[in-house]
Amino acid sequence: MLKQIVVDERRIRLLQDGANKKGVVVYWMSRDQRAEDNWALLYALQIADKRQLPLMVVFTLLPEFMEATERQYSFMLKGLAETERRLRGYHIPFKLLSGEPKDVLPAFLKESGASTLVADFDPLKIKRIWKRDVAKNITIPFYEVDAHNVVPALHVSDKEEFGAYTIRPKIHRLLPEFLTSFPNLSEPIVKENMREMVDWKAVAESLHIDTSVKESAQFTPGSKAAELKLQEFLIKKIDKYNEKRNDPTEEYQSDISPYLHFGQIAPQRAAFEAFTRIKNSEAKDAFLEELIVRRELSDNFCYFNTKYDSFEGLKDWGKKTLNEHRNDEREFIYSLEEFERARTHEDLWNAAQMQMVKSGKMHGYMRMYWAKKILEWSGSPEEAMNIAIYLNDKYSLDGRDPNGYTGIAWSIGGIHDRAWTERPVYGKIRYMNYNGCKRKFDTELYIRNWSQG
Ligand code: FAD
Ligand code: FO1
Repeated sequence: MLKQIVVDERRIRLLQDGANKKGVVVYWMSRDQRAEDNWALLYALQIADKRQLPLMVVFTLLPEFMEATERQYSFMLKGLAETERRLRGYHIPFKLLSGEPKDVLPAFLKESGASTLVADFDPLKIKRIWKRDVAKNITIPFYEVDAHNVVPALHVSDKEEFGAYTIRPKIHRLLPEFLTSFPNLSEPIVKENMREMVDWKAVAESLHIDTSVKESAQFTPGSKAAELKLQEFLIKKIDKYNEKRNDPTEEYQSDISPYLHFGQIAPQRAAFEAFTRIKNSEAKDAFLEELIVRRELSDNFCYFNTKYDSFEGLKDWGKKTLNEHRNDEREFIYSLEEFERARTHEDLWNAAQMQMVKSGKMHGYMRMYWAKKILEWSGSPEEAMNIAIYLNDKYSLDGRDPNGYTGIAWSIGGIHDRAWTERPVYGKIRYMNYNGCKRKFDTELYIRNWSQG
């Protein structure tokens, strides 16, 4: 008898109930674009096997999504093609639907006689609107499964947390129950007819996207590449992670964020491997603090604060202090164009911008400095947030992510941070500058690595 899969109930939310009938169980894959280690897929399989029904996976592809460019789409589509192949190995069909979910998914569910819809959790507004609009046009049970967080976001807290210090104990208390390995994916008991493979070349041609931002040479897409990146980090880098992760001239970050963003590897897989394999507890704890506490704090922020991408979403103290300094003299003011082309007076900032433009991923330490300088050199905090979000989403492989909106709100508006010594323009928002970077790492080397040319 197959090992009975039981996905923890605390990951599952019934978004809308519906009539119980026979028919294929559909997993609507979106955030977690992988076959293995995927709690949403495992739950859909659990239902299918329990009710002796077939199973299939559907992905709704938008021809344009939040200004994503060729860089992000090619990374995503190549990853999806690999996922399709992996699913085929388990006799699980993969169906790609092009268009807005509300336009294409209810009709597809109807024509395929689906009995159940399972989606993965995503705190972003656009995803919540998708689910709301789809729910209005279906009558079958509709579940949502948190396949992205180690501790399910809606179980760990029911409100917007103040900061890492408030969510950390809530997460740590639950880790023993949730930081586990995964059941293996298996073939559904009832087999659905396999479909012809997706014509990915035709799909790529159907997109209406900005092709001026080319795919990154630094990052090979897909779950296989993600697993290799994780192994490389755990074997060669994690021991120096705590000591060197803030040095952008060194390569001691894991570089897994593009893969986590597209769900090509499970955050829980990375956390479980680190937790069980790494002896150096200082390095392990530092990595898990970022991978679990910081990342899951971002999901909490974006879910419970729907203004996560605007000045309005900041805390009162942040808005107050930035308002009090709104009319301070700005020694330098740059346009979006000048920022985008890395044409500021600071070669260090320009190098950080060029690293993001060229490689698709700016070093984590530089992201803080990069965003804070946009606050300092923009006409207003609102403009600064818009510019930071626009550039980060346009050029970063891991953009359009809860971590990004939260990282920008932290840098520019002090979200999850405390008040610091008051100064012009920043008010009490934490300040960072060139000299601070000079004290931390070899800025000349970083500039040589990434400046123009
Ligand atoms: P590692 O240091 O190896 O960390 C491993 C994982 O832990 C990351 O992939 C990420 O999931 C998580 N993590 C690490 N640091 C943070 C953090 N500060 N907040 C939340 N999670 C974290 N991250 C994105 O995924 N997408 C973004 O668009 C993004 N934009 C940012 C913008 C600004 C202004 C700032 C300050 C931070 C931003 N971050 C973003 C958070 C962080 O910088 C990146 O997650 C990290 O640098 C990704 O590289 P890595 O996977 O090599 O990181
Ligand atoms: N998710 C989808 O379900 N369909 C898409 O067509 C799609 C395109 C896309 C392009 C760039 C990008 O960065 C993300 C994209 N996503 C898409 C969302 C992705 O699945 C992630 O879930 C969220 O962006 C992160 O929460």
